[in-house]
Amino acid sequence: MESNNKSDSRGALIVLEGLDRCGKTSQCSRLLSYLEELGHSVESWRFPDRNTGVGQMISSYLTQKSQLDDHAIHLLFSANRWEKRSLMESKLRSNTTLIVDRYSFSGVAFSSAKGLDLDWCKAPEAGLLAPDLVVYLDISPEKAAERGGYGGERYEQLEFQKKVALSYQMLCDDTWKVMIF
Ligand code: 2DT
Ligand code: MG
Repeated sequence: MESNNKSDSRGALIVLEGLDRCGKTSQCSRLLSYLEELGHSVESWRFPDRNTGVGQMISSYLTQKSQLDDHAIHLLFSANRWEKRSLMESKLRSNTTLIVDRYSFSGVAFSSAKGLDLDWCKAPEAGLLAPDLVVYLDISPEKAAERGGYGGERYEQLEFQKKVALSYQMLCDDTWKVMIF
């Protein structure tokens, strides 16, 4: 985000990333309660946001009810972030901190794990709000799979998750906070 030179009154954009079944959802809710207890105004968000029209197309793809070209679904995931951008910006400006379960990095990691070109994957993300903090929940794909609870959605397969883990490794830089599980 342009305004990373924060004024006191701006909320923080905190993104949690990781493989399926890495524990993101519970860490997001722990962080939410913690920040709420400290008196911050904070909301929990997630991508994909399956409630919009675009989100419903994504959900139908993930639940295997529809087939889409890999590039097309990649762009839908990105469009799903773009359609929330202005709301996100106004929340942050009004001093609400957003804890976001998956963001652009999921978009790039999952699509490049399918073999799509990395730079092509990154391109539609340019101009979205930049997170203030990215937390990566680092769990081995085997351990995540052993935790159980893959729900039969597309991508929830050990062999594919191994490729996603490698993509995340490529994206991870030293601004990310890595939590090892
Ligand atoms: P959840 O399991 O968190 O509902 O995600 N995904 C997600 C992508 O491929 N691209 C994206 O841009 C995003 C945000 C990760 C459903 C799956 O969607 C994948 C898992
Ligand atoms: Mg999932």
